[in-house]
Amino acid sequence: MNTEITIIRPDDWHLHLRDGDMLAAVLPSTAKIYGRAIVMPNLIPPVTTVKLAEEYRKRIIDARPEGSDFKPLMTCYLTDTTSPEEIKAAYAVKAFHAVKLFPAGATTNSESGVTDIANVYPVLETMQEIGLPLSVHGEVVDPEVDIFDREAVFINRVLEPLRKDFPELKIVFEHLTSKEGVDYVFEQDKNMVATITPHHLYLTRNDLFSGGLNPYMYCLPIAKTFADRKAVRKAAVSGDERFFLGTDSAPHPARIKEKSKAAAGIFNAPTSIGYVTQFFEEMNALDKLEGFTSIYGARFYGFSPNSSTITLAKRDKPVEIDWQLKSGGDVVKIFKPGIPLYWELVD
Ligand code: OTD
Ligand code: ZN
Ligand code: ZN
Repeated sequence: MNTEITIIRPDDWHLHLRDGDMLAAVLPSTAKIYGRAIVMPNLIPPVTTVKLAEEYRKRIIDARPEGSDFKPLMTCYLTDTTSPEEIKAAYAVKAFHAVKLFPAGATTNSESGVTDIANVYPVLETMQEIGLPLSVHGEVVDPEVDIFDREAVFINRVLEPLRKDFPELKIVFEHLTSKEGVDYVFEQDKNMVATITPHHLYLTRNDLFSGGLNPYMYCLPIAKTFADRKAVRKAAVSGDERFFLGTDSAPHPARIKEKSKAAAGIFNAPTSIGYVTQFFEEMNALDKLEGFTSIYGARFYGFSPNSSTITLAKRDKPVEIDWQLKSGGDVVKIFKPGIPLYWELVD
């Protein structure tokens, strides 16, 4: 028997859409499911100004499939030299919905990121004043820190001081992966929220090595232990408004994934809502799905939930799709954890 569920159309509060051929290839998958998305600014060159964000927004709008009214919500790539005046002016015209902090070197295309948080204190002061959220890649880049501890160490070294100095600053702790991260957010107030990705609901670090080294399970922050995954899973189904969906869908061509020094990033957009729904069902928490995917994030960013709905169906047999897309001359593989997918979008 097929089971169906209808929910308010979700939003994706953390997404990498890229540009050019890749944008054209991946955008339809997102636009089919999500009403809006917070679009990450880590292009080359990064989206650091209102002008660049507006141009990028137009390219996304132009790449939408016919009839789609998907809305990209632009973000600003924070650098050591971002000016508070630009941020203020941008906010006035709603050019940016968040400012993104990439510690320099922390993840893909983060080379222009912030080298010392002290450098951006004037900008943070302004953001606190106007209520513009800071979206954070929460990992230290210190090569002396074990890669599995980088999120936990970031809390002590960067987030705690930041929270003390800017208690009213709205912060999104992006793509939570650790028990320490989850515990920390639970201890904070409404100004501190977190996104959770579909892949971090499914993966542990074992998946990186299962059956041989697998670059398609490699993203940053890296998947962690069973205990960490358990904490992230609990947060997702908790019904606590501070935790909501951000897919962190981050496509790379297969030739960039299947090589030494493989790029970090998991492209999950096409199967994202199916796997998230399947996970909530497994946790007996389907009643909490809509809050996580379609309500809490909107509320935090100051929007009403979408006015349309989507319907998902659970199939008797695993969903069969072509687990890859074509982008220009490239192939982009879709996230496929070791578990068959039973849920798919039907309307
Ligand atoms: N993580 N890859 C990318 C971004 C994310 O940290 C992230 O938000 C990417 O390719 O842009 C990744 O592993
Ligand atoms: Zn990140
Ligand atoms: Zn990301």
